[in-house]
Amino acid sequence: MPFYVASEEDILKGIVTDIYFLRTKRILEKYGLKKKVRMEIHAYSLPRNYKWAVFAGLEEVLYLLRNKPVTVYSVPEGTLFKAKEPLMIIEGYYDDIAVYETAILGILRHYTSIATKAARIKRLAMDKTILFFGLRALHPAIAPMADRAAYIGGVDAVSGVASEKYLGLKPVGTMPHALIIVFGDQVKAWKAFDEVVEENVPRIMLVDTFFDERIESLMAAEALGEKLYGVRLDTPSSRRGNMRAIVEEVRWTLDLHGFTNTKIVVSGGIDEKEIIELRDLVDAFGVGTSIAFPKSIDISMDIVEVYEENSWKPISKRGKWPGAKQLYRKRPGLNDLILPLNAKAPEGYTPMLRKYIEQGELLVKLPSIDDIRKYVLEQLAEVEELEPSTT
Ligand code: PCP
Repeated sequence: MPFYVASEEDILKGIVTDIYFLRTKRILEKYGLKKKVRMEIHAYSLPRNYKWAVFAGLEEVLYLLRNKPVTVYSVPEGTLFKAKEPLMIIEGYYDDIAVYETAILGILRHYTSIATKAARIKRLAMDKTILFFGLRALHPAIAPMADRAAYIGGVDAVSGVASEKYLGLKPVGTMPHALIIVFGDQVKAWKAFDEVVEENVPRIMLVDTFFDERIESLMAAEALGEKLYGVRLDTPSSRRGNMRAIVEEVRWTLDLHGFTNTKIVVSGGIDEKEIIELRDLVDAFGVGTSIAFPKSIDISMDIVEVYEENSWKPISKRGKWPGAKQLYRKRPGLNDLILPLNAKAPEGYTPMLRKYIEQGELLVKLPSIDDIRKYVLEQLAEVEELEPSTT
């Protein structure tokens, strides 16, 4: 009765792959076809209404490819990119690369999809706080991965306790309904939280368990007084006739009683549309499923050059652009040019792909998770407001 998750060792050995790669390897070996190739990683299309995505998962791909006979070029982790732009180039003998394609794409696609959704949510909320509460939507084996992807994408904090151990992120959270139900009384539960939990944890009381949010918010404010930092409304969907009107009423009532500094946190079913509807009223959003189960960013990997007769020959399947490419960018914003890898750099543009691994050796000191997140937020500030997309 195990957890059905692949071990790190099996992933590193290339055992977690698709059968057709093993067969291809056997056939090529039998025919003595050992060819050096350049494989490009890109997303040829993005989900509807998406103008960009956030490239994430690079650190894990480098961990996978380190010490393997390959050379890797990549854009930095956290780079915003558009459809068709080259994100990575992996160079080496095809038979050394083939079995890793499944894992490379799986890592990049999963990370990038979560980071992109987190970034969209954060772009819409901007100066308002986004807390990622999505772990209950995922297998626990990947909890740190999901928290890392969401944090890179720009959420302000994650609730996962294990992420402190794996990522060095301090978990953030409030209280579950279960606490209040076990006490059988909101006020007793809130006071117990205040008594037991460390002083540096903001007192954010859940105010939708038994009574109306307006009534419970005021009860929390009266019970905790100045110590109350905020209230969280996780209003059940069956009661959400008009969530904006509920939040307005809570804000009005708190203000009326002098609790003008009390923050309002809203969680449960929050996606892009809800952020837009509530962002001027709400101080923080708890977001789970919409980030944990985002639209998929279709990252793929294709041979674009083959080394023959002492030079790289451009080649590709139909529908893809042959030749290894460089992505040039002029900031602010995504003013991008795609040019052949060895073309002359256009003036004022920065080449985005750089060499990370040379014949298995890691050449670059990787940035911290906070540096990657900061890089994403800088770019988000340079792109225009999104057209919201519903999941
Ligand atoms: C909130 C909500 C969802 C969590 C946050 C994320 O949890 O009910 O389960 O929401 P989302 O996935 O819809 O974005 P809590 O209020 O803490 O849930 P409970 O009290 O039931 O543990």
